[in-house]
Amino acid sequence: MTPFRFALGAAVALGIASGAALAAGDLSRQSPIEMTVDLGAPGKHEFAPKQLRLETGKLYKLILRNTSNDPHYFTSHAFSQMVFTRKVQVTQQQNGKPVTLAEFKGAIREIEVYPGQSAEWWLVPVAAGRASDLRCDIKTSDGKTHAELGMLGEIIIE
Ligand SMILES: [Cu+2]
Repeated sequence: MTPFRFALGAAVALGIASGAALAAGDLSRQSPIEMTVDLGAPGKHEFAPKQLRLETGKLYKLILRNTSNDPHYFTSHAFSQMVFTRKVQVTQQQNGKPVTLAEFKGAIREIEVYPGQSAEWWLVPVAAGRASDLRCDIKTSDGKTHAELGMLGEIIIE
């Protein structure tokens, strides 16, 4: 029985070792890839860039920056189903330095950013695909949504 037991022990040890080599660990703790999206600009209702490309398994710090005079949404239900959210941070410039005002954790579906402010969405894409439903549905005074005025976009996860 001794040789058999030895063989079994070796197989178990090998299995544990190869398992450890394959696991990538906590993907949400990588150093983030920064990506900035402008939500509108003075007199413009648009996302810039209009198309984002991300890769699964990488941590992104998606900075949603609103330099316009209107509030804007970053809404994509398809995208929200393809990512793991580590946190959303609200930051503010104080004496030329970014200061974190609040952090939110849990599943996020949409983010509204007010004029002159920004939010950081820290996320890891977990599924590949194309989210073509990025939009801002805030209405202007004449009843049209920003999406109808061209505030639409697409996120591709490869
Ligand atoms: Cu908008």
